[in-house]
Amino acid sequence: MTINIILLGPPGAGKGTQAGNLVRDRGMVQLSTGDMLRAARSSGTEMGNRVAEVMDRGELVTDEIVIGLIREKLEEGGNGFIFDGFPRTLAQADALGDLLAEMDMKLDAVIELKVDDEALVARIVKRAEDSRAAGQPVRKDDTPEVFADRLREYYKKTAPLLGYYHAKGELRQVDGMASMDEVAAQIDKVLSDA
Ligand code: B4P
Repeated sequence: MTINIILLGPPGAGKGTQAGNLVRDRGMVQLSTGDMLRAARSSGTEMGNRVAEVMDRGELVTDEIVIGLIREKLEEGGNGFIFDGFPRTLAQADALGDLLAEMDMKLDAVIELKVDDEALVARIVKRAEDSRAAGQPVRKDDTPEVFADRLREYYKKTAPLLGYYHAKGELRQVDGMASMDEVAAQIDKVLSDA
């Protein structure tokens, strides 16, 4: 059975981490708008440069660019999609609904990873330290200052999606404060019930 899900939650909640598990264990296709935008910024195109400026301020990239990227990926097809970090605004949520209807697909669950703000900041600081220690590049938006702006954007523009999907009866919550394996087990249970 093909399953399509959204992973929703604040920056650093573990959406990318859990999406990685689902790709490995279930062969689903991960559509991470964060990864797509990071690829766009490295491309050096005019659009990529505009995207880089917005991301480095901790703000959200325009709905038009992000929806265009998602449409391209959906048209490539796949065995169940994980929307990781998308939608992030009500306009993106409406656009996703339209895209899925157009492609005769449906959403099986919207999974919220619940993590408190202090833990989020600690994770981002740790990610930056780990990258530095491994000699890898540190994400420019992984500083405590930019992270505070990312969190503000989340509460202003993305958190309203929780009510949006709750009203549709599609929202499922998992405890994102638990260990990575425990979070994965909770998500597995949601998918078995979907
Ligand atoms: P994203 O790439 O989506 O970044 P994120 O929110 O930080 O990631 P995520 O929740 O996936 O956390 P992760 O698993 O890595 O977005 C970056 C930027 O792109 C945005 O600010 C915005 O500018 C732009 N953007 C993206 N999508 C957009 C859209 N739709 N519209 C407009 N703009 C958009 O986990 C974080 C850390 O925690 C990792 O180090 C991980 O190892 C650790 N961790 C994970 N689970 C853990 C656990 N259970 N316990 C302890 N640590 C854990």
